[in-house]
Amino acid sequence: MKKKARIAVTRKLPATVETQLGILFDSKFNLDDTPFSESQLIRAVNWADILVPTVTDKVNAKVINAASPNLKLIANFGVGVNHIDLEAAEAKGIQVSNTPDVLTEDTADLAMALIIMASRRLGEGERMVRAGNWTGWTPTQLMGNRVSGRNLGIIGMGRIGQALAKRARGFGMSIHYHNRKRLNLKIERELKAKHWESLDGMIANMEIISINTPLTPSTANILNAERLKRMQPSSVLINTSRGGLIDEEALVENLMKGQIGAAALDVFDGEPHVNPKLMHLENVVLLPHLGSATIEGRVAMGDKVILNAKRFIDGYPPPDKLILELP
Ligand code: 8YV
Repeated sequence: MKKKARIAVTRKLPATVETQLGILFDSKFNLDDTPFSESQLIRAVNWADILVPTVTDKVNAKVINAASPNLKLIANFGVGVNHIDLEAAEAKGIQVSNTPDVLTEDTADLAMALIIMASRRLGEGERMVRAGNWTGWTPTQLMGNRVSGRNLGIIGMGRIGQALAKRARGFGMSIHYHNRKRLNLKIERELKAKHWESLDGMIANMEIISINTPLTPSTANILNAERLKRMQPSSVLINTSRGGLIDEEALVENLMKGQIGAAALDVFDGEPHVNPKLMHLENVVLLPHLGSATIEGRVAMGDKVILNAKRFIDGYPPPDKLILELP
């Protein structure tokens, strides 16, 4: 009988996913779900034919170069792959796959929720009630801004950006976007989205900005201090992508000075560490990277990992194999 391929899974996945993996592969799971250290990752890539990492694993060149020659696939649980050194993987002949599509709607829902939370000051209201500080309704209490009629500027109009645009239209917002490549006109018309060639120009004209681009060397720090300064004083910034896209220190400074109205962040540079200055700001919503955290989404992400791994073992390219883009 053919030996089963070895798969090392770095974090606890939904039970149905682990059961399937256990049937199909010689699997090693992370029973207590503690994030792997570098040496644990190196042990995993030394043993496995396939590694299943998540956003909490730094699959850097050192880890990849320490892998046994048997490691041939990194089947990431998640769509973002900024935690994996793709060039080092390519150089070693290791394929990398991810889990696109299945988390698009959930992440767009969360971005829409954050737009409403930040605009309507829902976090402040929740904190007030929980702290026992609510003394009763008043006509001027916690007045926020109406989302209907507002300009939304989406940076990165891929799957999640477009799904957010659809939702925001339903809420009566006008949609603007900046993208590496302009969308085709049919999609642009369907979304009633206005394209901005100039990111700086769009930023200066928006009341709400949502960043929905992957973190790559060319997008890192895309919202730098210079760009953040261009935002309108009452504008709102939403990030459900990656912390490294924004200069967090400059953001804090602008929020403190009232140069940006509010921010709602689901992701942080160096998470789970969160800049303590953010914690003390009332005009900020902070969530623990919940973008794709639905039961349906996480099971579907697991199913994609299984499919990618299975196809690979059967001798085909994984359906979600990443092609390394040259700069
Ligand atoms: C996941 C995400 O929870 O898929 C992504 O890129 O940011 C999240 O929705 C996480 O990455 C799982 O590894």
